[in-house]
Amino acid sequence: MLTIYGVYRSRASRNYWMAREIGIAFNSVPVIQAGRVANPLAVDAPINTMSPEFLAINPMGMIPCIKDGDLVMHESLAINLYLARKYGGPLAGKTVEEEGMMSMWTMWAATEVEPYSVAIVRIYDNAQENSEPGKAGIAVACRSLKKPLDVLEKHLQNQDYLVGNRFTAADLNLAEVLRYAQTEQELFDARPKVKAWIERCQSRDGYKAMQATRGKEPV
Ligand SMILES: N[C@@H](CCC(=O)N[C@@H](CS)C(=O)NCC(=O)O)C(=O)O
Repeated sequence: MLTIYGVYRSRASRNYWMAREIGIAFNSVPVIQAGRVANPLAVDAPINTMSPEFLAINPMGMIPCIKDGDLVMHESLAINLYLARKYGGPLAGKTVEEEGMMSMWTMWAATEVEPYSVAIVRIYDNAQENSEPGKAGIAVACRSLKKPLDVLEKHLQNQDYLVGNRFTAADLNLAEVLRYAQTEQELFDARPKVKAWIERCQSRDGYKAMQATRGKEPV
């Protein structure tokens, strides 16, 4: 059975959402970020990203990580491409060309969008959004997101999804990366196609199920 190591309040949310989309049974092993534990190496500390037993599974010391049979994998977005290909039917590419485009949008999400969306969410996580440095950091990140979001807006002019005119792992991956920037509503209000697309992705039962569990986790 598929095992997901992580917590819902982390990038593991991407894989929990994917598992719900696919509808497969999975084990969830709660591994929390070390930075959220007072003394991560204490004997009574909850299993966390610095715990030796977790480092034996992912030496990068990061969540998420999965185990599926003998396969152990880290990197949330790559995990989703794998899960889609193995179990996801139409969530994966139907042709080599579609797979290529799904990889393209996923790599694009990781390299051209995530650095800036994560910069925004970190400012909020540290309750700095109203401080001058926080506001400046958000402004810089929003400026950096302008070009990628304009490209996405154009791509979505005549289609509802990124690839193959259906919801795929590429949409899920990008929607989760962009979620971190959703506090900045003006980015979306200025781009109606992007706004409608992310709302479409987040109206799915799999997303709602993931968020319902995430909402019950301690902040
Ligand atoms: N590129 C990795 C990044 C994983 C990552 O940064 N995970 C964070 C949580 S969202 C983490 O485990 N941080 C380690 C820590 O805080 O101790 C992925 O997408 O899976």
